[in-house]
Amino acid sequence: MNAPPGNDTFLRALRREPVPYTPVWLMRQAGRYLPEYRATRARAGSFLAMAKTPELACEVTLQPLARFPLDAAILFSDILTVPDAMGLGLYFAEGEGPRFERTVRSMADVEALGTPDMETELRYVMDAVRLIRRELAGKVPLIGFSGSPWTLACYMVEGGGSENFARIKAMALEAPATLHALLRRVTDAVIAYLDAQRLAGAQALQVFDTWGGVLAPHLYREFSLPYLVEIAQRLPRGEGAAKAPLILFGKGNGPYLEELAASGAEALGIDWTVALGEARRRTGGRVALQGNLDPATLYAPPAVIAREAARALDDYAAANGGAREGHVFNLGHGMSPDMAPEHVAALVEAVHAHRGR
Ligand code: 1CP
Repeated sequence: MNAPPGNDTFLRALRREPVPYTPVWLMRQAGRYLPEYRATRARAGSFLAMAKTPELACEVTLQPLARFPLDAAILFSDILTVPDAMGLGLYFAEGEGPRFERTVRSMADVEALGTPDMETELRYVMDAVRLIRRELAGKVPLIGFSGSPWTLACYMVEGGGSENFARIKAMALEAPATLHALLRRVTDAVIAYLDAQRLAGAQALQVFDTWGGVLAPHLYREFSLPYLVEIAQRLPRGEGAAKAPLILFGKGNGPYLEELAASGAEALGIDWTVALGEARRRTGGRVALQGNLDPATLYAPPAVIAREAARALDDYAAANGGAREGHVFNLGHGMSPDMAPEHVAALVEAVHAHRGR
């Protein structure tokens, strides 16, 4: 049996090579807005059971690809698997989101953290990556991911989601050595985690710095940026055609695009508060760019979605000498459970059909 011809537009765009159309995938493309996701989750009993069972993680990873001609798959998992494997005990309180049984508030708490083994504690993630690659059979590339050190530390210190990040910001100001010790441990775990995902078959790697933007600039430059740069410098990517590009996504990373472009990462993911054309000009073609439609655009009717997608695509191309290469279309952040699958179909179709002015 011949393998079906693979769609590598996503990897080509990340390498800033010519592409016939701008590839598109969407953050949280597998999720509660899909009825088939809700059915699998109900069958699994919980989000964690689903994420920790490779067959179910594979099933939900593939669900959005069966509906829409997306150009990449993203591993179905969560960023909080790493702190869980370091010993914090992840659980989901009904209707409350993720929580940890134990938090990190002191140097002794940092020292008590475990060093997770990628083929024991986190084997379920690597097994999911291997299974998804097999099931995808080269149809589209698979993205692996991790939270950024700062973003993971937010959850580890706060014990769950937070409105104001009071505890970790107090630690940054009053006990910076403790926070740096935590970030040191987490950075090492993140690098090992991403490397293991690549070796298991992930073809691109994305770091989610979801909460970097809550920091004042001097604190971002002390507690988030240097660890992102360290990942970009130290993480092995492989060689030649097998090279897995690194995408640094950051919500609110607009002020730091020049510094992030100099990190050594192959691509930056940006939110919708910076125009793509401006981002392209400021990064000077040193990196590929991924983004950046406001997810709320998906609440608008299909014709408006198409207009806004065209605006973003044209804005990038105008700043890129008229060429679409070096751009991966995405939202500026993740999808929400109340979005309509038909509107996702309209967005993907609009991006693929776009041929520029
Ligand atoms: O009820 C459910 O089904 C659980 C909701 C859910 C989902 C669908 C959670 C809990 N995690 C996920 C999957 C997930 N998480 C993916 C899947 C791949 C994809 O399709 O994109 C990814 C990449 C993540 C990463 C993640 N988890 C981030 C970074 C990305 C982002 O959105 O900024 C963050 C911050 C988390 C933490 C998390 N996990 C889940 C929730 C509800 C949260 C947010 C908690 C909070 O801060 O309030």
